[in-house]
Amino acid sequence: MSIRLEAAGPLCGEITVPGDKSISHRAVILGALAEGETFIEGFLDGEDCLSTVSCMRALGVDIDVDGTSVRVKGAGLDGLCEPENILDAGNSGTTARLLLGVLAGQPFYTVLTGDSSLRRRPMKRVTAPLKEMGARIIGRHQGGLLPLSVDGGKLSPLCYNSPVASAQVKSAVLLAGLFAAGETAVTEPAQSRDHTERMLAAFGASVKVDGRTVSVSGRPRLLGQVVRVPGDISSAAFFLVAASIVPGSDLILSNVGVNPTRTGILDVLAEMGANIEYVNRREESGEPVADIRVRHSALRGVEIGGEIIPRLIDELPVLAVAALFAAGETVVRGAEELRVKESDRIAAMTVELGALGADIKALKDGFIVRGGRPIAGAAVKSRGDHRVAMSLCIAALGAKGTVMLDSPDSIAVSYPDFLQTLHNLGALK
Ligand code: SPQ
Repeated sequence: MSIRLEAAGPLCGEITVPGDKSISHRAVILGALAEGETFIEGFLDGEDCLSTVSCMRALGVDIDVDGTSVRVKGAGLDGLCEPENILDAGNSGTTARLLLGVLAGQPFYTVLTGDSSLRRRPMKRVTAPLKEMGARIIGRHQGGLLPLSVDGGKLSPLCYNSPVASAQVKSAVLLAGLFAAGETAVTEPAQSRDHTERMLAAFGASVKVDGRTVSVSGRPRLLGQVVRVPGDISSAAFFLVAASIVPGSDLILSNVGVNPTRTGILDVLAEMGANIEYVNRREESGEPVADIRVRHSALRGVEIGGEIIPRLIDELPVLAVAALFAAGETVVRGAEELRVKESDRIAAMTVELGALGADIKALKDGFIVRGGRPIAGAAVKSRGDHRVAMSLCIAALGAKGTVMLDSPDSIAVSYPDFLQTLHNLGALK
């Protein structure tokens, strides 16, 4: 069902964004492989992380979810059981790829699938190294697309040179490495988010980081932990951009994770002239956290490319929106990974923002926005992609007219209360 989005006023006050999606997935998976109980506070109870919970339950793990509090009764490294049915990762690439790493190390047979979007996303980047380690993985496109069947167990350690800067590839190989005797290492072309290696170390694994190479020793004894999940900077990004573009805004986002492998959005917004300050930096459960104050300001266009791309890949759709309200040109290059997310995010953002009258052109690996011209109301499509849907809602805050969004359903994947929060802040009519 389509929804009407009409801008109302500035964003003022204080909000807390939901827990970090990447960290929430990892806490459930490592909690399941650990001995003893893991308590997760600030868990993201969005559909993606709940897909990870249901897959781990199907593998025999006892997990209680009570809103944002989760208790995982660890099964230990050798405690997972063969599931009776096909595992369903829903819309979640993280669930599918990280689980493939775990399943590769299990002495039983599993089949993993996902929704229509996930069944189109590339899995060979994960299944190729896992097959090198000894897992037998079969599926369409030579094991490149879900559904995939995994006949795991008896893995050998691997030194893997990943062709893509992807935390999901790195994490899948490191998780499989837990089941291989010896050291498994992954080298990536640019640094991707490092939550897996941080959390593995916190659970007691022996992890070494040497430049862009991360290695883990196999067969560790993992022990259950208390994990306090900070707010997700990828969710905060929508409000950082919203408050930057809506005149009169002055907003505090409390308890946001500011892990340096994720803060590319803050660096780029600062370069664009955004008025953003950290209020109270601290560390929680091995992750840097801060409160962030953002006020409206005049933005200017920037060039975005190179090593910063993995540090802001999920924020590029909403950065395209920021660029509409910035003076001059914004150019994004080196972001071809956007083409294989929940939707082709380059096509989605250029077509949908174009429908609002934006001057935006797709490149093979990014886009060019000529900012500073007014955008109008129009009907737009979310393409079943949560980040596209939320980015279009933020664009509506700066549009002169009503934006009709075809469906907000996908937003529940990562930020179930997003629209309510915009209404509560008085940003939407
Ligand atoms: O989990 P999923 O569907 O892949 O989610 C996305 C998102 O926008 O929420 C990507 F579409 O985030 C990925 C991110 O792009 C989450 C993630 C992780 O938790 O490890 C890593 C990134 O993907 P990748 O392919 O670069 O490793």
